[in-house]
Amino acid sequence: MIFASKCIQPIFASTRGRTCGVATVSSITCMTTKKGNRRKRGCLRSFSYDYNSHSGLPRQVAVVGAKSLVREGIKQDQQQTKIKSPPSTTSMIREVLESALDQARLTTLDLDGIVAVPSLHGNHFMEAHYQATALGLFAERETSSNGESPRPLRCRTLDTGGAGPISALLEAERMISSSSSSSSGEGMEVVAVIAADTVGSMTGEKFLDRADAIFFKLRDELGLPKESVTSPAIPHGYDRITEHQLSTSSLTRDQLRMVVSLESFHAGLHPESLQSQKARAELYDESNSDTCNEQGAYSFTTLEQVQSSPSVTPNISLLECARRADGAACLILASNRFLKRRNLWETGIPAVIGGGQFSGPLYPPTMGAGITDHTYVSCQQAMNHAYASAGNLTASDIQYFGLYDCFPICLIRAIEACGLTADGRGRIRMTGGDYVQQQYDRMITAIEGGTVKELLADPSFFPINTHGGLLCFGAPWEVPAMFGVVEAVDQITQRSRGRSIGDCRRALVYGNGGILSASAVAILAAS
Ligand code: MLC
Repeated sequence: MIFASKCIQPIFASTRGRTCGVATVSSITCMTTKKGNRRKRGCLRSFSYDYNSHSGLPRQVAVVGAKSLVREGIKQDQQQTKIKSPPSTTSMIREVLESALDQARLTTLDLDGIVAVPSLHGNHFMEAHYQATALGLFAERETSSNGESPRPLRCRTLDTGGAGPISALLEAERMISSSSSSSSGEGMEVVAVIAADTVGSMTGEKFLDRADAIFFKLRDELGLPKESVTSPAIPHGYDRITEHQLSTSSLTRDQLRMVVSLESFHAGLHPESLQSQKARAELYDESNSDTCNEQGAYSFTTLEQVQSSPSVTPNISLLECARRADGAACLILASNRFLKRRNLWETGIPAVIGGGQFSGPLYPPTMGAGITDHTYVSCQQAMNHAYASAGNLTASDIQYFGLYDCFPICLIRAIEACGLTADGRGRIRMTGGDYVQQQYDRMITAIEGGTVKELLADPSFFPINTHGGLLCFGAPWEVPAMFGVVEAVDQITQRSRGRSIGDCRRALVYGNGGILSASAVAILAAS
């Protein structure tokens, strides 16, 4: 068992969860104007505020529902006979859609649009249309229309790999915020973003058959030798980028491993993370042991445990791979004017204030065959665009970062790209590896010195992936970036008890697809 302690009850709930004043609409406006025209001039678009709204509110799209579920998956026996079928993606989506709509105080009949991302295990043609039909969303409109033409429901499926949920969030924002009178405008009021997969219930062999096939096909199409892409193709692709960064910067192998220790520490404070679920199950198996004590009331994976984890590729071990899982998530986005009309508008609701999306190649070139620092700049480009579109913000304006971490190198690069390693003037003061090591050292010092409570009360302590990320919360293929958004919403709305970043008014969320091939970033702020 990998945990330093199997006892996962957070004892520090009240410290990180301290309440704070939420920013008001006017404070956001101040934020965009406080540095005068300089800030406004650099603004790229469109996530702007339309004061002509008849509601008297600036025009914004709010995230009013955000729910997720994650499960280990249904294990199969040695003969690969199913003990039990995995849940269908539709049944999981129904569960999160219903609870997100409940949270938003809306119903399926309020939806104008559905945006979905594809799944690997289910693999449906036109995922959004498939799920909307399977959930009965078209049929219920027909029934409730009393012979009139049913209210339209528009479905979109977006595929940018693991960046999909953020792309879908930004698409939903566009569907709502664009005026219905413009040629591309749709003027919707409420849109649901949905995602689900059951890769946790696939055998390792079946998962790799499907996941490898994507990249083998590209290799064969390009006429590359077989050895240029080998199984497991995804970890090998990330290994190539890891190798590049290890050989061209001061990044160390242990700094990559420390990512797992830090994220597992966070995951231990989230009751729904796979890590916490597994620890709970093991505690239960051990005859309901009640050995929980104050010293052991956190769990994390030690550096030594990551060091001794079996190698998957030369620079990546099993504990450094996205943790396969079953799961689903749903976001409900609505226009603030609609919310106001329905009397559902509340100060503090998270709104989308910026975004950016960029692309790179689907698979990295082999070492020595052209991989450079510029091969994978889409993350940096997306971050820059998102900050600019939100009114020229910088990392110091953000309290919480939901950063994609399918493998440690992805998180290290994201930490550098989002500016956490820069000083107030944007000058680089340390590498991503040094940042991780600094945070790791703080964590170990606090654990050894009995000052974890104080550490968690400090908002500067690793304000990243407080749910545990793909490595420790769970990674159902294209769903996990949505888990990052759900956690960001929970942070902004003070629902992240036991792991709250104090006074969280703005959050940045980043999704990555393929092998750093697609980058999508969104910025949310308390309205
Ligand atoms: C696995 N395990 C972990 C873990 N990963 N435990 C803790 N933390 C982790 N991060 C556990 C499993 O639960 C299981 O436990 C045991 O280790 C063996 O894992 P497995 O997956 O069943 O093993 P195997 O079949 O041998 O496959 C190993 C693997 C595979 C590394 C080849 O897990 C894999 O390919 N993982 C990466 C998944 C991936 O590529 N996702 C997409 C990321 S890219 P137990 O108790 O059951 O034995 C991305 C971008 C995009 O996100 O666009 O999609």
